[in-house]
Amino acid sequence: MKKLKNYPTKDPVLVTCGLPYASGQMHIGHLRTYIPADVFVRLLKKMRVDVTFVCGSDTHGTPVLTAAEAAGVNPKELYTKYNQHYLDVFPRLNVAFDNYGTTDDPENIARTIQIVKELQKNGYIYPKELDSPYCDNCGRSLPDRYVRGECPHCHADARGDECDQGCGRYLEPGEILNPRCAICGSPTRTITRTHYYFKLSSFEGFLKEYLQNVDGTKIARNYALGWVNEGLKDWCITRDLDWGIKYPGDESLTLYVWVDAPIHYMSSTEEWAKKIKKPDEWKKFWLPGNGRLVHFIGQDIVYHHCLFWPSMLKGSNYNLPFAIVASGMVKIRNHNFSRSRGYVVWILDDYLDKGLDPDYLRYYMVSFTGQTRDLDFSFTSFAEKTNTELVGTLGNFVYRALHFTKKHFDSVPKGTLDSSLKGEVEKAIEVITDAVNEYELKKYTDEILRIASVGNEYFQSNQPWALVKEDKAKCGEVLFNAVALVKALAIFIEPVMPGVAETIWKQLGQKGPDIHKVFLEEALEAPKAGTKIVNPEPVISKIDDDLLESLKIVIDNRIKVAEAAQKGEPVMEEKETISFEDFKKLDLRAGKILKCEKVPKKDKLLELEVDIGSEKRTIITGLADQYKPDELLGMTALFLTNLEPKKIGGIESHGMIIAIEKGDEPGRWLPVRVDGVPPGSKAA
Ligand code: B3M
Ligand code: ZN
Repeated sequence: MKKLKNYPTKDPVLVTCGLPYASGQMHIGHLRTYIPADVFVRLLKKMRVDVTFVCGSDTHGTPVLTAAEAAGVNPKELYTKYNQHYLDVFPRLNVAFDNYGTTDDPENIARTIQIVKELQKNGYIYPKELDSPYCDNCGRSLPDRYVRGECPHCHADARGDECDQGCGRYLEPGEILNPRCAICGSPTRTITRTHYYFKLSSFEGFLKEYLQNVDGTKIARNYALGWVNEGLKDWCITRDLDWGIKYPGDESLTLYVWVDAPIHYMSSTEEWAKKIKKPDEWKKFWLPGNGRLVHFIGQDIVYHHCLFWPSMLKGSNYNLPFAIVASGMVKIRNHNFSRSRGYVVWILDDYLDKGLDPDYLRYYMVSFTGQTRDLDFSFTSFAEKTNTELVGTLGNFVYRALHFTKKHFDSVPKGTLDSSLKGEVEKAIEVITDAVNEYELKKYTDEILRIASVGNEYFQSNQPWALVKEDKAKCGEVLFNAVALVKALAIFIEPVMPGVAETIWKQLGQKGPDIHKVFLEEALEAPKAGTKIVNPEPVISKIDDDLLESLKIVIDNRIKVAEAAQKGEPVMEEKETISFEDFKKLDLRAGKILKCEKVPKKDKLLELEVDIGSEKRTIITGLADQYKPDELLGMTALFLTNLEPKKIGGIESHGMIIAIEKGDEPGRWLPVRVDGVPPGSKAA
């Protein structure tokens, strides 16, 4: 039986993405959720669906707490910093949320308390004694990421609440075997205290039925049904922690982060509703019988979204998710992402700040492989796809068609739409609609590429360059059709490459609604004859070979350095070759340290006043953990003096002290001393 199409729909649709922990920088692994979800949202808009898109930072739990401890700041400072990072970076990737909040927002705290109280009232929460690990050395109990040990299912090394290196299962507190403290490595002892449990087991019948019918990716459904069939344990929803939302009823306990995190989907919608000044608008998604909830998540959090979350919603009388779309994970050289092992590609440092266009990455993430498969990221395959598919096929057709039309006609010539081309566009709309219904966006990008190839073949076989000399009217006819196809392509690519689509739209001289508001079926309407073509230029550029080479070196080095660090060996990083001209740009001089003070509240920073001959400079250095101010005072050392000024710890620093890392003591830095020479003496 052919499945009925769910989209387009008159129901309002709320799309959400798994919340990133605000504990670190965004990396390519994150994009497997955010980019497909943003593409999906833009496709729905093109299908006239009323769609809202929300997300936010996950600020609670041990992931944030352990990162804050490692950075020597409190968790609120840490999440504020990274939340800002996410707020800055998402728009730069053309990911456009209608609201992006945090799980620490008052709306989320209030909604979490309301839901927990409702679950208590409905009899779904009960107290029980729990034995859990405690570290005498650190003097605290060890929930979740504070403990490591052996997975009771697959025996891999695992963290307290997740078998992160083995079978991927969710683990209940107390389940892990041979626990040890994740911070200091000590063995643990067991303490017993009362915790609160959610009666997940009583939702087994409901889940079996619900999961059969929930839309989204099959893999999410099937995994979850498998777990239900194995039998569900009740879920401990409190932790012995000081950070998070207090458990209503016993303020000495904190709610497990996975209670309040998904609830932010609801409170983020509430925040959005307030923002648009329709405070009740969130209800159209969240009260039963209303709109559709579509959750985009990574495959590693299916358990939480398919079991805990629908049960919590059911138990507190809210709407249930309509679809759960689980994407495969991103790997690097077939390794799971891991900062400590160097298998990581940063969005800012390694991509956006290198001047690379976000739209190329969006296209790559969606088109490289199917939604539910793992994606093995490499800059080589990225460059290959960009250069052959985007530049060679799509960009090539758009440029040829517009450039040739501009040159010989200046504006869109008169013509009638070729019926076979029109048929191709109709077919494309159908395929794109299927792709949305199947949550399989690769199918959509493959179709874009197919239409671009149709365009290239049409252009090639009709030879407008010959026609223009023999039969100008016929040539106009061909170009009219080519430009019509360019217009269709601009509309088709907008969801995946919104920036490139804008550029093409401008070149097409389109007035009227901007490309982001144009509907899919507009692709069937040829542009008006007489519309001026504006400055046709290539819309996509090749990934430069040198840049590609340097990116590969960056990743190679990162992995090498991390591997060596894990083995405790020093490493020689290979750096890219620079020209003598580049080297000459460095202004290295002797500087005498006239003052040296600790920067208040910053463990690592020292503020120096340095005489560099021509002037005195304020320079901040991160050596406070290794030197007392007195030890540097009066020293003459080598400084880089033409480094651009930068605020460090709130103080503007202009220059950098040159120090050398001791080969046999990684992390130990010695300033390059040049005592005795007058300040300002040059080095080369
Ligand atoms: N903060 C990140 C993760 O485990 C976690 C997602 C919460 S979604 C409600 O992928
Ligand atoms: Zn396991």
